[in-house]
Formats: sequence, structure tokens, C-alpha cells
Amino acid sequence: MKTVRLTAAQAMVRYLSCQMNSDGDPFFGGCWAIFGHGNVAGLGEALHGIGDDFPTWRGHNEQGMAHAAIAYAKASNRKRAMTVTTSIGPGATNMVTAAALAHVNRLPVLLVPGDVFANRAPDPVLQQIEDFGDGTISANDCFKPVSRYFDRITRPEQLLTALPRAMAVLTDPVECGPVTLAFCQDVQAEAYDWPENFFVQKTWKQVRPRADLDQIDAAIAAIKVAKKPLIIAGGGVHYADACDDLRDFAHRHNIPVAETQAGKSALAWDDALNLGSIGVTGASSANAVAEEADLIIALGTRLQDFTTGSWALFKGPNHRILSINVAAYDARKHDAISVVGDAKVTLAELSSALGEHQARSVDPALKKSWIEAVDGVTALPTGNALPTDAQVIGAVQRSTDDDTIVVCAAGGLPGELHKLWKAAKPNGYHVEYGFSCMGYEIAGGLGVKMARPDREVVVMVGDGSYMMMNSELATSVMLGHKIITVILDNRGFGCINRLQMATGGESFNNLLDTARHVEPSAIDFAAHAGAMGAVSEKVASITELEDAMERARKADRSYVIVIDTDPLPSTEAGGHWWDVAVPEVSVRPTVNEARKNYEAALKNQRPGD
Ligand SMILES: Cc1ncc(C[n+]2csc(CCOP(=O)(O)OP(=O)(O)O)c2C)c(N)n1
Ligand SMILES: [Mg+2]
Repeated sequence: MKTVRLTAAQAMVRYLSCQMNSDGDPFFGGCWAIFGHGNVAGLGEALHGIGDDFPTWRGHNEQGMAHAAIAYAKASNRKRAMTVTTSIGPGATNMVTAAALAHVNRLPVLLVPGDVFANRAPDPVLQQIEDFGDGTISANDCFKPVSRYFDRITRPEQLLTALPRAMAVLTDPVECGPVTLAFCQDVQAEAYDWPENFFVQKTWKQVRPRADLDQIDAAIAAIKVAKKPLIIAGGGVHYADACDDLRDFAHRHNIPVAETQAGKSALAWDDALNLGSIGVTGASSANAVAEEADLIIALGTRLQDFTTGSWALFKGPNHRILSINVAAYDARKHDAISVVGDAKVTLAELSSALGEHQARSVDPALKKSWIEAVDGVTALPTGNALPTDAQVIGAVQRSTDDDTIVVCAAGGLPGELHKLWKAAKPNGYHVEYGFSCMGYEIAGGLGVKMARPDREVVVMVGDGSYMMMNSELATSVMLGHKIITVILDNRGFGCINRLQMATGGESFNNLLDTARHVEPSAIDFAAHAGAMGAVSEKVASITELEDAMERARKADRSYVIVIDTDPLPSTEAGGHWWDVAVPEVSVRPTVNEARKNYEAALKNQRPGD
């Protein structure tokens, strides 16, 4: 056997650079790195040595780098991913939130935090967690519950099995999620004689598991008898490249479609069978049809509470759920008629068995009146009042084209975008709403741009999320990956303030004005963004915003536009109740009132469905 002598870190990066996807592209776009003593000597030397064959980028925050990596994978429909390496202590734990984000969203990312010395010689090394009762615990154990696969590399040759196992998880449609290889810092630097064939180029073909034939039969029987079926399209439709297949299936069999946050843009917004978004932040058209549906066809969706209105949305008597999902875990939820299989191949099999079966027709007035409502709230404002989020969304929509990718994650905006954004093409809508992590937006926008350099990326972000994490804006400037960011400054956590008041609370500790302070807060976001190298400006109206968007689109570098908005209004049309528990006992009459309403609403909830 021919061997090559390399350190474990050199072997890792060489192996990763040889992994390809079905499209013939390298599976990894490269590696984000912030070095510390736990990875600079080992992985740092290896990454420098491999150069452009496995490019390294320096970020400003480990969580931000991981957000960029995860967004890159999402924008690539999980066909490509990135690696992120950190040192052994705070750098590693900074990445735990991002690991959870990838875990919830089922997105691939390879996390390589350094770890304590396997030989324990310097114990305790700087930043080492000392567990009094367990010598094997390190800070990296925090990753275990939020990794789909975790391993600690304590000898070089473990990589011979750990790396292929990591690749299998990252490229498998069911297991897909974050992989953490905690890499002991002394082991990174240790040499080993590696078999040369470990570094042969390998292609990881996208697998498309086919469903059990009895499951297909049961699904066909259910669709054939359904008078009022509705398809709910989730993120799995994108990851299976099944957007066109869904459109053809829906039209051939005349079944309307509603979209989740992760599924949005599967069908064009103006497709007659696209009833819009579903659930808590849904369109009135989609929700009306969901309420009376007798068969809910959940396609590639986890059925998260925003989709099901906390299980109070579906009211059709004796309705059933037919769940088509590559993951048995999801397909079997809620006593569904389960079809465990890839969305693309399953739709094709169902369609050929259904023949010319046509399910139903939906009154086109439902969609028409919803679009009128959207156009009303997103129109140019007539008065001088502070603009709403909806009006800002309207302006951004009018200033961009069908190829634009809008990016968002937390605050009031995801709900407004879910209702109002008119997504024309698949992947034009990138909202991370599995973890809804404040601070994802700008770093995420950077990752999206790296995956889709040909498309305009517009990040829409609240002042709260911007303050939580913005430092990868400087990275976007440094790397020349232009993103346009629109900051909606309503001076606080507007959506949580609204939720607080809707549950009977006093406005408290959410808006900056109603949080304890000695000085009123007045943050100059344009100056802040400018200081990081972006072109930035503040606008005073929606018309000015549209003009600024034109300048931003022409600019050659990242551009930030700030606009003051009203924290109180949100779009009333559409939407659905959401289960947020209200206190049973309170001295506040408004809370008691809200509790009464809450108890009444709970009567509509059917958690056993
Ligand atoms: C990391 C993180 N912390 C807390 C939350 C809970 N949370 C959701 S939205 C929100 C406020 C967001 O404020 P901002 O970005 O200004 O948007 P707005 O609500 O004003 O539209 C908070 C605190 C979260 N989603 N993520
Ligand atoms: Mg805000």
C-alpha cells in the first residue's frame, strides 16, 4: 500500500478538498477560520499549505462564520457546504448556536472546533473546561445535542473512518445536518502514514429514496377520495429539486398549494394554484382552504407550529394528513398517512398512478382578494406617518427584479415577508425560520452571495437583529461579496413588544424607550455600517428608499440603507392564532382578559391530530 506522510490536519483538508457532488463541483466551497492556540499551528498550517485548492476565509465572529456557511448550504439546496474551524474554548462555544440553527433546519455544515490536548500533558490548557467528575468532558460536548454526527479526534488515524462518516451524514437527505469533528490540538499536528487512496476524488451522489409501494397505494387511495385536498410545500421541495415537479403535479391533478417559510418560492407567487403562505403568518386564501381541507398533503415539511397554527388551523371534519417526506421521523408525525421517500420521485410515482385524476377547483376570488390585500398594505404611503414594515417590503420589491434573493431570519419581518413577498423564482426567498436566529441575516446574506454570486442579495433586518450581530458586513466588504442591507429601525424588539401587549402585558423591556435607561438610545446605524466599509445612507421616506435602492443596486460594494419605521403596526390581513401561553394568575386585568381569550382559543386546538 502506498502511503503519504502528513499531519492529521493536512490529511483532513486534503481529504475534504477531494469530495465532489453529483454536479461535478467540489462539495466544500472552502473553510471559514478564526484561529486560536487550538487550531492555528495544526489546521492553520494545513489550510495555508493547501491554498486555493481549499480556500480559507477569515471572519469576525465564529457564529457569524457558521451562519455564512449554513446560508451557503441552504442557497445551494444542500448540494454544497462549508467547513468552519475555531479554537478550543469561547471560539468553539460561540459556534454552538449556529450548530443548533443548522440542526433545526437540517442544513449541512462541517464544524471543526479545536479540542484540548489528547495527551493531557499541559492539563489544564488555556480555556479548558475542567469537569470534576468526568475527564472526557470538554467545551465541545456542548455540540453533541445539536450535531447530527459528533466525533472527537484523539488519534490521527481516526480520520480514516470519521471523515467518510461525516461526508455520509452531510450528503444524506435524511441525516443531513451539522457534523462536529472536535479536533484535539496536539493530534492536529501529529504525523501519520496515510494510504494514498484515501485522497482519491470521490463523488457523493444525491440519493432519492423511493417509498414503499403499500405507502404509495395508501396515498393514491387517500388522494382519489379527497374532495378538498391541499398541498403544503416545505423546504424539502427545494432540497429535492422538486419545484417544477410540484408545479406539474399540482396542475395535472388540480390540487392547490400553500407554502411554509422554508418552502416559499417553490411555486411562482402568481401561479394560479399557489394560494400563498400558510399558517400563523399565512395568506387568507391559503388559510381558508386549509381550514376546510379534508386531506392535507404535507410535502417535505416538518409541520412546525407556525405552519399548523399550533394545530388549530385544520378544521375539516375527519380530515387526514398525508405526509410525504424523505425522513420517516417527519412523515410519521401526527398519525399521518406516511410516505417515506424523496419528493421528486414520489410525486412522479403518485402522478403516474393518478393518471388524469383531477381533484378540485378553488374559487379564484380567494387568491384575487388576498393579492389585493397585499398590494394595499405594500403600496406607497400617502401620509407622513412613519412607514410600516409592509411598506418597506413593497419598496424593496418594487426596486428589485425576479432574480433577487431576499434574506431574513428574526423579528417582525419574517412574518411580513412570508405574507407579502412576491417570490418569482425558486430560492428567491431565503428566510431562516427554523431557529429564527437574530444575527443570522447579514452573515447569512454573505453566505448566500457566495453561493449565488450572479444574483442580487438583499438582506432585510431589524435594528435588534443588526445589533445582535453585524460584523460579517465588514467581511462582505473585504471579500468583495456585495450585499444590500436594509435596516428597519423601529427602536427595539417590535414584534416581541406587540406579542407582549397582545398577551395583556405592559410595553416593557422590548422597545428601547420602555427599557430601563438613563440616556435615550439613538444609534446611528448608517455611521456604524459606514465605519465597517459599506456605503451607507439613511432615508426619510419610502420614496427616498426606492431612490436609494437604485443607487445600492449600481454600487460596487456592500450597501446599507437605514429607515425609521413604526414599531406598532403589522399586517392584519391573513394570519392565524399561535399558541403563546398566557399567565393563569395575574394582578393585571388585561392579562386576565387575554387569558380568557387564550382559553377560548385553546378549544380549537387539536394536538392529537
Ligand atoms: C438570538 C435570538 N435572541 C432572541 C430572540 C427572540 N426574538 C425574536 S424577534 C426579537 C426582536 C427582534 O428585533 P428586531 O430585529 O429589531 O425586529 P423587530 O421585532 O423590531 O421587527 C427577539 C428578541 C431570537 N429570535 N433570537
Ligand atoms: Mg426593531
